[in-house]
Amino acid sequence: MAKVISITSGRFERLLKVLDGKRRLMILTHDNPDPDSIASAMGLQQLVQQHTRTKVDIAYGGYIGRAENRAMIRLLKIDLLHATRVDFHEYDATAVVDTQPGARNHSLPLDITPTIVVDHHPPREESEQAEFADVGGDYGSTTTKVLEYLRASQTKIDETLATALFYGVKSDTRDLGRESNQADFDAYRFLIDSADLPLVSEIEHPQVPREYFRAMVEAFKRARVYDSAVVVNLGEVYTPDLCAELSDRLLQADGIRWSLAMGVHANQLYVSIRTRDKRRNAGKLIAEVITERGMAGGHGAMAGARQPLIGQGARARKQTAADVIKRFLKALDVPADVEGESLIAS
Ligand SMILES: [Mn+2]
Repeated sequence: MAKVISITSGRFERLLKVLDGKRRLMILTHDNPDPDSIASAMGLQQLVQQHTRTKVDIAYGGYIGRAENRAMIRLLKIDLLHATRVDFHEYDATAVVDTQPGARNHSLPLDITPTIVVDHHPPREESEQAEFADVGGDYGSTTTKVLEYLRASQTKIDETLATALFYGVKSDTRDLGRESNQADFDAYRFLIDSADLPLVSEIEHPQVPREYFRAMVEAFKRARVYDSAVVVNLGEVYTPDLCAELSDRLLQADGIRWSLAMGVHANQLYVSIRTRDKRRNAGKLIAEVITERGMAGGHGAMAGARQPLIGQGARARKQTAADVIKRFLKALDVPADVEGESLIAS
């Protein structure tokens, strides 16, 4: 059983050591992967490919819907397998990045203990089962951690990888403005010279499907404000990451300190919470909002959760959504008799 570590020296040697004699490594991102998860997987893949004979594939679960993330994959020609088409037992080593065993926001079969775990989220007990785990720390992105391995091992970083890594750090730390440490700053500075910046700009400002605008208009109409919290139930969404995007966006409203956006995709309720309240922890709060049937994770300023709705009819789903809002407002000590008001009504 490996000790969970977060020190710099010797880390990459120890990581590579656990792959001794392994033929194939599967690196798995979290479900509905974000740029940080994808870039971390790419970086780890290069580390392993340049220093060992192990063959490496990358897979993800869920759905990649956000236009920026789709543009990243298309423009950088990133090769990803879908977890449903992968037989994990064909691999003699597995890694998870930007998530951990036990987090349940990934598609690693339950009977597989990952060989390697690299993640910046708070350590989970299950990660101690991995032969190599580097979890936690105050890193703003997992990509920053992976870059430290690449630099320490003098792994060659071509322009495509540099661009992916740069975007991974940039987006997860929101341009270093959110929960970033010195290492994130160093990573950003290091990568900016070799990243293709016009391409990064193209990724950040992609063409979007027209239903995106419909979803936005609908969301702003539906958003309700309770004291300093804003809540929106988006109903059925064409991509689950709309919830994350909208909770980010709604937090920008004047006087708002908390936001919650939720929506339904493929029979799952997705909930996304953001806060600018530095004294509270969004990751802890979301655990109070979601029932045991769901799975939740997150840290200081941001958290996400997902709850299966299979078997629930329209009425039960409505009730589930109403309960989430109720628990959210209760956790924020908003009195139950406070009537919400429309975000956009003047
Ligand atoms: Mn991350």
